[in-house]
Amino acid sequence: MPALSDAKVAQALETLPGWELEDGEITRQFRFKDFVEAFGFISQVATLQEQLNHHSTITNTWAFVTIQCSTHDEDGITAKDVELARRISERCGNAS
Ligand code: H2B
Repeated sequence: MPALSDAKVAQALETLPGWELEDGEITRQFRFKDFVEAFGFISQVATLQEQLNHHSTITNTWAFVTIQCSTHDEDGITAKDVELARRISERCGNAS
């Protein structure tokens, strides 16, 4: 699966509210009520990523979770990252 062009990435980001391009990755920060809710979200994302066999970089500080998606095998952003971001957004429930 080839890396997407900058134009295709920009187009995809228009369909992904809250996500932005940062350092060659599509990134979004989620804020939850507290640490427990944030970690519950992380474990859901972990299960999803295993199902898709596609793994983002997940950073957590207290109630904040930052997700960074790119495809290491292609050294860029692919449709797999867009799909993962979309599916993660579906699961973020009442995150801001
Ligand atoms: N996740 C991401 N983000 N990029 C990859 O290139 C990738 C992955 N490759 N998850 C997968 C696993 C690959 O290593 C396995 C062998 O399919």
